[in-house]
Amino acid sequence: MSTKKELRIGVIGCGFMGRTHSNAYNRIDNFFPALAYTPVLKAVCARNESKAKAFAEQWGFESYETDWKKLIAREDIDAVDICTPNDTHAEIAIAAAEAGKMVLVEKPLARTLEESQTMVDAIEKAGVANTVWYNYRRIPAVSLAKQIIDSGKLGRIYHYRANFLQDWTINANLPQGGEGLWRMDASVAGSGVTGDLLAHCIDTAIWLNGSIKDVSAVTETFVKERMHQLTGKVEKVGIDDACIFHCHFQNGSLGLFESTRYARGHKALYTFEINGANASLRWDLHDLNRLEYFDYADEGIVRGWRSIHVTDGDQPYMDKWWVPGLGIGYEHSFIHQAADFLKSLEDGSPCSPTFREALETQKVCEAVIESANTKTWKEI
Ligand code: SOE
Repeated sequence: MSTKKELRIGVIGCGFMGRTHSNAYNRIDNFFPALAYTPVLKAVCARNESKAKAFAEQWGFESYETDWKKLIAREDIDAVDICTPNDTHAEIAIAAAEAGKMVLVEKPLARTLEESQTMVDAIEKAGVANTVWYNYRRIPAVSLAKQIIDSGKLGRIYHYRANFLQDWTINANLPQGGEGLWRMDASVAGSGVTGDLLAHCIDTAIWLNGSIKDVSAVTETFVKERMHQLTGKVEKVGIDDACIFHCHFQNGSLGLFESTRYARGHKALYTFEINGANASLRWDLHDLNRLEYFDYADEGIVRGWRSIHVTDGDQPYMDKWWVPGLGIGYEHSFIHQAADFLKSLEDGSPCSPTFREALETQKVCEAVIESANTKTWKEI
C-alpha cells in the first residue's frame, strides 16, 4: 500500500485546459515517484452532465459535478483547479479560498487587474497554497534559459523580444463567443491576444529578465463585427486581434513584444530572444527541446550560435523522462507544473507563479491595453 499523502483534486472545466491539467495529474506517479504527495482525481465539474460524465470516465475521475459550488463544498476535495473561461476565475477562486481549499488557476489570473486583485486578497487572507498555470516556464529549455541567465553568463542585458503568433481568427465569418470561441468575446475573455497570448510572453519575460517599468502599445481589431454564437446577432468585436508593445525593464534593458491571431501560417509560434553584453539566448516553441546560445567568450574560429538539445539528465526536469537525446512535448510543461505544486506542499514553499506573482503580469497587460487606448506611455 502507498504511504504517500493524498492531494484530492477537483477540476472545474472540461475544455482544452481541463484536458492538459488532468493529463498532468495522471502522469505524476509514473514519472515523479519520489514526491510525498499523490494526486487523486476526486471530481470534475462541467455544467453539461453528459460531458462531465464522459470526461470523468475518460480521464479517471472518481465522480463528477455539474455545479462548481457543490464541488467546492465537498469535504473530500483539498485543491480546486480552475480550467474555465476567464470570466469565472475570480468568483470560483475566491469561493474556493474562502472554503479553505488550495487553488490552482489556468492563466490569465482573471479578465482585469481589479478582478485579479480581489483574488490575491482572498487567497492571502485564506492563507492557502496557490499557483497560476503559466506552463511555458516549465519547458526544460526555458527553465535552462533561466538557469543560464541567473548564472550571470549573459552579462548586462540590453534586449528582450518575444512573439506569440497565431492565425486561427482570420476568417471574418468565424463567430465570437460561446463554446470554443469565448476567447473572441471581450466580456468573457477580458481582452484578446494581450490576456491570452502576451500574458505568457510577459510572465516568461518577468521571470527571466525582471520587472517591466513602463509600456507603450498599439492594438488592432481587424474584424470589427462578428456574429455572436450565443445571441445569433452580429455584434461589435471588443477584443484586440493584434497587439505590439515596447517597454523598459527595471534592469535598463529594452523589450519588444508582438502578438496576433492574424499571422497567416503561424499556429502557435511563441519565440523569445534575450541579448546580453557577453551572450544571447533564443527559444522557439515549435522546436521546444532546443535552446540556442551564443557566447562571445568562445574561441573566434568556432564562435557561433549553438543549438543545445535540452534532453540530458542534468538539464531541468529531464532526469525524469527517457534517455539523453529523446525529446518531450507541450503536455510535459503541465506535468512539470503539477509536480512542482506537489513538491511545494512537501517543503512549504510557494509554487511560482503564485497569485501575487501573476498579478504583476496582469498589471502589465492592463497597462498595455490602457496605453493602446490612450496612445500614451503607461508606468507599471
Ligand atoms: C489560444 O489559442 C491558446 O490556446 C492559449 O489560450 C494558450 O494559453 C496558449 O498556450 C496556446 O494558445
